Amino acid sequence: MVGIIERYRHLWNLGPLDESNLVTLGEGQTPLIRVRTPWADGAGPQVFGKLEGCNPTGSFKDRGMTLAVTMAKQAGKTAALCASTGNTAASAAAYAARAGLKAVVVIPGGKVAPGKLLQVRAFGALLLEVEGAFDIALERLRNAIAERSRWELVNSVNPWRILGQESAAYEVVEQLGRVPDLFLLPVGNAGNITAYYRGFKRLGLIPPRFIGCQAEGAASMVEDRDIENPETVATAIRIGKPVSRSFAKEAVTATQGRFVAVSDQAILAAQAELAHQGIFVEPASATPYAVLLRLWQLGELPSAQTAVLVFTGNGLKDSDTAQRVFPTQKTAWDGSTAALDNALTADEVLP
Ligand code: AN7
Repeated sequence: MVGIIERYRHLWNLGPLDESNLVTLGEGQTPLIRVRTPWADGAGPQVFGKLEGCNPTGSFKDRGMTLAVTMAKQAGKTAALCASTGNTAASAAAYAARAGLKAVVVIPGGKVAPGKLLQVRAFGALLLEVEGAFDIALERLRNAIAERSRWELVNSVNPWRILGQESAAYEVVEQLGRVPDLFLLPVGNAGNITAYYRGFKRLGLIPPRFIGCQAEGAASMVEDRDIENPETVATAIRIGKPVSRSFAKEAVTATQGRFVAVSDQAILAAQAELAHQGIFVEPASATPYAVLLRLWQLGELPSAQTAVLVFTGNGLKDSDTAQRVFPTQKTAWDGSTAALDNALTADEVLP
């Protein structure tokens, strides 16, 4: 499968690129599917979900990582380094492995979902922990590597990351045949909202209204201030000082959008509702759906609009949280049809 560099490099100025340095795992071309809503067709917006968990490492980060690691290789770098709440780490580790580069990931201690840590180990990256949130990890890493010119920082301060992530906006336009009216996505370090905004503009289109979605305990954009000790069940967006704050602000103000925060409880409820329609996302990625439902309850979703939710990461990544949302229920079975009859008429079995 052709990755996003081959599909979209004609839109970008990458400069000279030796084809042998192109590092891809076949990222992009993720599905855009209808999302069921509590309102009837026509009574509110038609809602679509972009399934970014279908990327090679299970999150949208792969779109930027293919480009960042390719350019690092082209520039003769020897290592890719990042600070991460988990998904950037998993993606950097995978693409570095693919490229034959060393990878180092720095994570906030104790707060990264187990599936993401497992990916980092599987791909063979060095895993370092710091005390405190993501923001401290990034600050320390930036300072520590400033003088090492052969090491590449692959956080979203790396411009190739954001450029690669623009590709998701191009795909939404291809899949929908137009720009949606509303665009809802989780905001942590604010790189992805920046990328979508730039992506629509690069195509010469008027961008949609951006609704940046955050958790109440890490609502840096909603509250318009840095959060010293961010805390949320949605660990992917447990970030207090977004690096791309000013770009995210521009994306929202220029499109008459807004930032909205929802509670952890609302996020987990949204995760469960999505799962009950066959869409399994991690908590951070359920945030846009929680925000959509909140705006609907407030009567703030004008009818006859199209909305796109970005489901940024796969639900399997955060199995610890998912175990709490979806507790194990095992029932012994005697092989009888009667037991199946009973089970399928009982309330526990959906729908
Ligand atoms: C599932 O991996 O910051 O606003 O270090 O993993 O572009 O930061 C992850 C962020 C949304 C927020 N959804 O995107 C990291 C990291 C998921 C994420 C976001 C992240 P940005």
